[in-house]
Amino acid sequence: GAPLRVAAVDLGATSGRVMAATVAPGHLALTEVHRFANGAVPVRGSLYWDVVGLHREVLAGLRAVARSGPLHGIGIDSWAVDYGLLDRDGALLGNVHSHRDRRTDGVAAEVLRTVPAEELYAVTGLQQLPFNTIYQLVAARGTAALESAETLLLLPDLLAYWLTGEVGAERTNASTTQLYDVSAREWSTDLARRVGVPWAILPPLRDAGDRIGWVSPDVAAGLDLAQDVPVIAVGSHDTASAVVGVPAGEEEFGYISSGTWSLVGLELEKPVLSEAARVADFTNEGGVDGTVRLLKNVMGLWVLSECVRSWTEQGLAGTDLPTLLAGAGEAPALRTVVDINDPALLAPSTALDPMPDRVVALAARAGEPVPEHRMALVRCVLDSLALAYRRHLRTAADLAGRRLEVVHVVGGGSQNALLCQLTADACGLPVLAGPAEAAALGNVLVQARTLGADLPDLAAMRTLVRATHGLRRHEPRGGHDWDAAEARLDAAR
Ligand code: LFR
Repeated sequence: GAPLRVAAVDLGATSGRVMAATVAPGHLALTEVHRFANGAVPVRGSLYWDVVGLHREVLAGLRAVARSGPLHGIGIDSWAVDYGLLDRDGALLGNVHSHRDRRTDGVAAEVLRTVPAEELYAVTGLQQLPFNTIYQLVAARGTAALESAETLLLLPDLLAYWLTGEVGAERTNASTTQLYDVSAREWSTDLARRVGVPWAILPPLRDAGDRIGWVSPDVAAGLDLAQDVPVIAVGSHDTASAVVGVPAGEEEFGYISSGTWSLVGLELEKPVLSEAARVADFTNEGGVDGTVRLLKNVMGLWVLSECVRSWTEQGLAGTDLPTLLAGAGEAPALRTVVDINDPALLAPSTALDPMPDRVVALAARAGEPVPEHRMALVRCVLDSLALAYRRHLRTAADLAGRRLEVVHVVGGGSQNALLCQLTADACGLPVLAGPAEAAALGNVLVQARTLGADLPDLAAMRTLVRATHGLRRHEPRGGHDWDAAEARLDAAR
């Protein structure tokens, strides 16, 4: 048939993009038509997303896609967990909080006194991140906004609502709220009730691949759309779409979706809700086509990008990423390692509490040699990330009873050759790096299937990605003692 042409909106915490994609048998091509910076905005002690600004950028991107050719569908994915509230008129109530806002400090501990951790895990299968939606909502109890809320919409669903007027919650993202029953695949209204969250605001669930609705006439007019265009639910959690875009073949694979966060884990058919999985604090997020993403959040390139931002704001020279990475590549290996998932690294860098100082403080506290210059600090961050990847991939494989043969690194971080090489070295496994735009590709592929493309399952989608996108292979090198580095960190804990 004629090639399909769709728009993929993929929003990350530090940048968003709108891509135009064409899909035909044996063909999958992606063009970036619009890229824009994103970041949370501090306002009087709170941290918000500029969601109306994001909507404006989405419209600008869609207009550019529509102007350059036919448009058969639109799909939106973004980071998880964060939500907007609508009032009974369908208007947004207040600003949308970033999950890095401090309002959830101490909230999880409070909730766990009402719902024991074992019980919470048995229902939701989720790792304990302080910012899970459930904790954000508990923190918001008693606020005017929550009390007048009629509907909660996760971010991609909010943006889809602004395009179509339709409300709902796509399952892969709903699964990250910790208000979702991973076995029943429904909201856990019971959990919501017990923690005092108004369960009636949780909208009807939908699956990746469902048609959400049509671009409404006023929006279509603004976009100069010639015909009716459907908005299609994709794996609206960016990580779910990225996992669809992992170009895996026959080998048993682990993946690292490497962006602001690094999401490290496996794709499974069924959740692992064992006590061992709970204690290891692994999450069972919902994937496309009913799969499960058994994974762990690792602080990711956030730490590096916040260091770079901090150095740049101090007006230092030579703080561009290529210079820093080249220097880090020459710096001694595994000299300093830290626990890269320490909660101290979660909040944005500020002049009073800069990210580089926090990394140095962690090193000092662990009794590690303190990095003496920027290159050494960057190396410490990368070595520490690789060490975390190694630990979590091994644990995931143990929990699932698998033996990994290869690690796929996708997302923007797949372009960081040094980090990919260190990952191969640390894991003792080959790393296949790319594509950088896996999330957008996963978004496109699910839309294409709904629109009639012959992509019956994830395997077919991945075969198409592999056939159309080059990968870089990193073989593990010996010579550095990752076991000893891991033992040092464990001893410091
Ligand atoms: C990655 C991601 C992670 C999620 C975090 C917060 O972009 O979606 O999967 O844990 O952001 O939403």
